[in-house]
Amino acid sequence: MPSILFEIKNTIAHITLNRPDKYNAFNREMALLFQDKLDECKSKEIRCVYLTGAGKAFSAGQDLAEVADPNGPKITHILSEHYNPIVRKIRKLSKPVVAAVNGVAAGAGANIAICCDIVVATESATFIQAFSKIGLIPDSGGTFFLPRLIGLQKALALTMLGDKVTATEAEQMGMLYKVFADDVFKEQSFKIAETLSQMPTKALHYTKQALNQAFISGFEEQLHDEELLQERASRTQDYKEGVLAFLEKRKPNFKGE
Ligand code: T3D
Repeated sequence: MPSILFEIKNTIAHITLNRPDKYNAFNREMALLFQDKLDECKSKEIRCVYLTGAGKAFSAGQDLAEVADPNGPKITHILSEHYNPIVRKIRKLSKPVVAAVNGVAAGAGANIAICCDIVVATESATFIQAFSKIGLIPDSGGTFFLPRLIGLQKALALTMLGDKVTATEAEQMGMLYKVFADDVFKEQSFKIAETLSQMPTKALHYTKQALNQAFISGFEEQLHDEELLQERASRTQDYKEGVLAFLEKRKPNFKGE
């Protein structure tokens, strides 16, 4: 079986991390294949990406057997060639990426999850900044996203102590959007992807761009960018359709154009 499953259904790309016996830990092959699939998601026919893990885990992060192998990739390559490109591709993708965290998310697995646009988790999932437990620092964008999501104090505590947090605790801290009971998780998390896939895709892209920048730009710069991006959104067919549908008191039919 390939280490990444990829399927397009009704404009939604389903990406499944697929090394279930290794808790979907990333080796080089899986990291590179994941990047290829994220590139395929640039295709116009795809309007939303739904990312999840096969089996019990979302992902246990780096495959530790691979790094222990003297012939395995070196740590600098692991970051520059595996994880950093993945995080960049997710943040730059012009459509929403939903992380459906179906089980434990540890190390790079946790940080790839939280860099996605909408993060939801099943109630029994857990999040672990496992890096300190093996003498590393958080990577895969974790030092950028985590303090911005949950605040500096909690980010320092979780990354230093390597504590396991439940999905509910993670939600309360602001690390993720929603937690669903295990028996409805698949259906409810997928519903979010379905909703997004029928929304004005370009406006969602510009929203993502504006919020990506909000982390790093100042107030005036942000207002200026909102002007530019809003003007772009207003030139889309979906904007015209949205206004018309409102005036005609009907449901809009957005095409992502
Ligand atoms: O050099 C570098 O490492 C650079 C890259 C850094 C990025 C990182 O992601 S560093 C962090 C790496 N990840 C970890 O340290 C997490 C290691 N895993 C765990 O702590 C635990 O497995 C979990 C907390 C995730 C789950 O615990 P539990 O008790 O539910 O399951 P388990 O029995 O430990 O694991 C189940 C199987 O998955 C097991 O296989 P086995 O023994 O049944 O054949 C286990 O070995 C395998 N597994 C889990 N995590 C990894 C893994 N195999 C390889 N690499 C893993 N990371």
